[in-house]
Amino acid sequence: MLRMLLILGALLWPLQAIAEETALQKAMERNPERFANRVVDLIAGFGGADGLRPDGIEAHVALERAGARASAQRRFLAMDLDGDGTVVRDELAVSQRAASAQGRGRLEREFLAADADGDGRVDAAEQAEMGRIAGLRALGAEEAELLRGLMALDGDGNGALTAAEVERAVAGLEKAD
Ligand SMILES: [Ca+2]
Ligand SMILES: [Ca+2]
Repeated sequence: MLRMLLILGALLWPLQAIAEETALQKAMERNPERFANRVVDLIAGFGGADGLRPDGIEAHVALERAGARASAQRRFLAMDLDGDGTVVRDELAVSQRAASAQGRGRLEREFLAADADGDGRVDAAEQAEMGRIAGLRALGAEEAELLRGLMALDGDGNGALTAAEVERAVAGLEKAD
């Protein structure tokens, strides 16, 4: 059974690689200049002396998600007037009174969305889950896979992606047209 799964995995692996390359190819072709700029920025921000490595890509993904998670959780922390870790309806109402009409609606929607069990209280676990979802919304699984797939552009295969390699890949694209 295990052997069969291994064989099946080996057969399917190239298909998976092709699918990822196509997503990367599409992202490059959509707007080559913007793509190159974005990846070069990523290399500058998260790469080491020899370029961007997979752990740098993971750091970028985690940082983007943590930023969105922190913003989402911060709004609930600010509503938790007695600081007991749970936001109740009365606490929500105080923040809503102080907000604009538009802000009131947004707070209501966020509260309802976060209150997964619908008991009218957003507890610490529900706040954490809401933060996790906000992180994934900021940088989804598909985009994370696309970013991981950037290592396919590592032309010399030394495990680190440089700006020159990205520019070469984009230039190769234009030549192929
Ligand atoms: Ca509270
Ligand atoms: Ca709840």
